Amino acid sequence: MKRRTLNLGLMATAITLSVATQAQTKWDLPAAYPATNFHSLNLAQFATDVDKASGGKLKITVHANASLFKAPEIKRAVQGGQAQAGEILLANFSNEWPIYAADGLPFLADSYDEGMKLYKAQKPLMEKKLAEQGMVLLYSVAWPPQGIFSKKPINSAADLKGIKWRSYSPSTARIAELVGAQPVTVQAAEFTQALATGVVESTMTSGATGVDSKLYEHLKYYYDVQAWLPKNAVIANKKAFDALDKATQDAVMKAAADAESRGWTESRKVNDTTLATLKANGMTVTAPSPQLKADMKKVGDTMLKEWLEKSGAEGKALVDAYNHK
Ligand code: PCA
Repeated sequence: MKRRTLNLGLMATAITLSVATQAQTKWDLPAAYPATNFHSLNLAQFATDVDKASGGKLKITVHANASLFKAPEIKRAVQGGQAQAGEILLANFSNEWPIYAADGLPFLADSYDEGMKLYKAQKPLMEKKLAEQGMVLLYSVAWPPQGIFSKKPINSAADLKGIKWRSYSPSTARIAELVGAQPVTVQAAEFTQALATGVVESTMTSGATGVDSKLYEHLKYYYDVQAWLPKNAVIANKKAFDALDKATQDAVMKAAADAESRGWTESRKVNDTTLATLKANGMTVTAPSPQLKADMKKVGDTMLKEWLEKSGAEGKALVDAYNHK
């Protein structure tokens, strides 16, 4: 009798286990920034929220700091199903489709409010494009505004001539060309090393990446140009998403909406705290001189013109929609 009870107990456990394994889905989510970066922390929270809201049915593992795929490879990995989801920097994909990189244009949208307006205009176009490419947009969050980091003081664009300039996207490389600097593309995960070995001596990025990569150990000046707010986007493979049951899909989309609003709020805070950290570590953090700002605006005008030529009617429609939001 005792033995029989025990067997039944074991059987029940086995059944529960097999149901649980059958019903549990695992997703890998490659990301390109350090685990302590605010985007990565937000992703970790997103994964926890999805786990809870789906009753443990969907487990998402976030692979931060380009540990699974390098930044420019993440989109293709999600598209091809090597990863079920991923976080990408939209501005990295301007050659594929200019609309992705509209947020990388200097001074088109240069504050959080304008950045959100631009996102709202971009979103339906991006959702359509991603669907055509077999993907789903989960959420998107802006980086803090971009400024210039440099070893030497910069009073005008002329001071950037010949300087070794770290770029992270086609548009940041184009800026370098337009001011006569030497662009070297280095993704965030390799930035500290590139600085230490003297491969680069300046860049345009946020205070957030400045702190992540400890730029204050090598660079002295930060000019808070507030030129644009590039966005990260979290995307999923459409087949992987469609394979989830409806309740789990809803849990993902709800957690994504929460992550999006949390991320934008956090980005503003991180902008303030990281600029303070740069100062505390001995950097001179100032507004750009009127000349430098005017020079960078000119660069922005040229780039907008080039972008409008490249993006055609779609680009014009986006800018019009943005101006009317
Ligand atoms: N940090 C990322 C992209 C934009 C930003 O603020 C980087 O520098 O690679």
